[in-house]
Amino acid sequence: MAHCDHGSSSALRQRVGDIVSQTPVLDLHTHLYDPSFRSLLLRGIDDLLVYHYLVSESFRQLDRDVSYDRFWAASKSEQADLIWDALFVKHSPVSEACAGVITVLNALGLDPRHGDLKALRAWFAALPAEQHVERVLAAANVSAVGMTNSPFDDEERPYWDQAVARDPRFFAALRIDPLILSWKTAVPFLKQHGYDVSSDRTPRTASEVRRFLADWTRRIGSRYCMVSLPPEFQYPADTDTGWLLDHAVLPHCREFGQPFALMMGVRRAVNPSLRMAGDGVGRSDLNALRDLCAANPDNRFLATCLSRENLHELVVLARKFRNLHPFGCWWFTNTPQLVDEITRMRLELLGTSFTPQHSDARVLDQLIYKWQHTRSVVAGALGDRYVALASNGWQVTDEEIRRDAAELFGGAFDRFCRG
Ligand code: FIX
Ligand code: ZN
Repeated sequence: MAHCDHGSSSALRQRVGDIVSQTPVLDLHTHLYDPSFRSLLLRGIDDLLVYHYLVSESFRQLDRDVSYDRFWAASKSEQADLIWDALFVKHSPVSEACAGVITVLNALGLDPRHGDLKALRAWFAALPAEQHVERVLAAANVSAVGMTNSPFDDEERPYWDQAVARDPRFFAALRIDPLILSWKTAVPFLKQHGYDVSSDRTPRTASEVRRFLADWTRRIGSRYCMVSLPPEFQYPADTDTGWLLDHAVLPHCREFGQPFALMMGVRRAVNPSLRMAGDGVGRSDLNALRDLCAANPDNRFLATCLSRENLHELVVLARKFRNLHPFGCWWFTNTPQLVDEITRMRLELLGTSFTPQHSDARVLDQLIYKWQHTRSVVAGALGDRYVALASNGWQVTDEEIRRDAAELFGGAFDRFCRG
């Protein structure tokens, strides 16, 4: 039996680490915008600190006299001060979201120990948006950024009417939560925008919803259509959601040859006082996803689950349905320990036919930490698989490692999208 001794296995792990860090990433889902969307592109220290992950953590440590009302009445920089004091000064920033801020500052050459927030603010303020984007994409080694584009968003919509040069590294994804999840409020919105829909489930309404989806797909040049779903999601179902999927969304995706992305298991507004930080998690019924894949073989589905308990079932489903592509360790599962567990499980059951991670970044600078942390975990998991193969005589070449890393960091997604 061929043998991989300790020296050669650590050299192999080193090679994998180097190749994984050199492999550019296509980040398939973020909440970032290119600089032509001006203030919609969040960046810099204050936005990093008021990230909703940190808002919810800070309320566990803030003085009791900081009520929700007082916090939300404060300006962005006052909120950032409160969070900095609670999570970085009075306690050590050991959580993943806190550690992320430190990773970012360190990668940008900033030392938060020898400066105060004022100095950090001044540094970021001197950086024009375009230069900031270059710097971050280079530091994170990210080559393409998937945006989240909602026609229902009153702040975002007007930007699509402007004929401005867009950064082609940022690609669009059509986000349709209000259409699928609150049909009663979507109807007046669609009517107001010139689509002849009614709340009855008629063929005319279905074709008008398809016209809406087609118009927006073309206008923004989106690559896929996406929704986030509550744990109660069922399919098939005699509900507005079920009807819209069958008669508008899935036919639309088939017509345009695009995947439909499902982010499953978010329980919105568990604590509404926390606003965007108040969402939680619930276990989904993945029979709904099984039936979607089985009943619609000409559709392709990208899927991620927020509940750790759903993620094993998701991998098994992907083994059964070639029209299903698991992606990402979403939100509360984006911690190194869970990314490690989930990535190893996926590699062991799916090979490289999945996408281990998306960043879900809301603030430009977060690309640095989300990808730096992910890369080290993915390199470890992949390295261990190669070491196991080597111990049985299969020596992976650098070219093969490069191919596999490219698959995991966007290649498999790209191919899946193209069908
Ligand atoms: O639905 C989504 O796209 C989620 O990612 C967001 O709603 C969530 O707020 C988030 O930022 C998670 O990372
Ligand atoms: Zn998201």
